[in-house]
Amino acid sequence: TLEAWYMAVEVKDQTAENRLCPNQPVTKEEIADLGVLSWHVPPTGEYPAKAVPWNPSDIPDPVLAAVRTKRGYNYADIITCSEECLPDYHNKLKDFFKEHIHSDEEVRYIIKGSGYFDVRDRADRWIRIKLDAGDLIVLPEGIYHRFTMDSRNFTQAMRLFKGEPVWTPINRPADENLSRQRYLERFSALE
Ligand code: KMT
Ligand code: NI
Repeated sequence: TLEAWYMAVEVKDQTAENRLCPNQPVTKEEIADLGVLSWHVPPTGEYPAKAVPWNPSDIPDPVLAAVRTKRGYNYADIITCSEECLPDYHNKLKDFFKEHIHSDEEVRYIIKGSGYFDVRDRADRWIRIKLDAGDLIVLPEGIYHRFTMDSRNFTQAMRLFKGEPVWTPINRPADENLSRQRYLERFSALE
């Protein structure tokens, strides 16, 4: 199952674990309270280096296919983060690690390798979520987040989307953004 922790305030190497000392773990439930959903679906079968499996029956894993159908992800492709496979590699890595939101969910299924998604909690502290092969994560629309590879420096992931994909990051500050407002509204009922 997926591991998460509060991050050290000072980050020198983004690919390092950057834990607090002592470690301050964050549970799957605490992450779910922020709207971040996760599943573990061990990868079976072979995924092509680049694929657009529109039809859930094309997906080797029935659990993944079920999540996809249930949540309406009718678009999928595969992104491989490596110097060879990712065009404009260095700039992309920089952009992935800039704090941003999206106007849609960010859905990633790790096929090979590993990496970290960092998300802000309600007090604006960074939580680092470690993803390994088989981890499927849904970041809600409007949550401040960023992505980095870890020291192994390799991540291959399936990107899932509802409808025509939009990957555009909206960098922080984005507090006036509609998606940001919508994200914060989910907490207002609790106060
Ligand atoms: C993103 O939008 O941050 C990415 O696609 C990162 C690579 S997929 C784990
Ligand atoms: Ni993003």
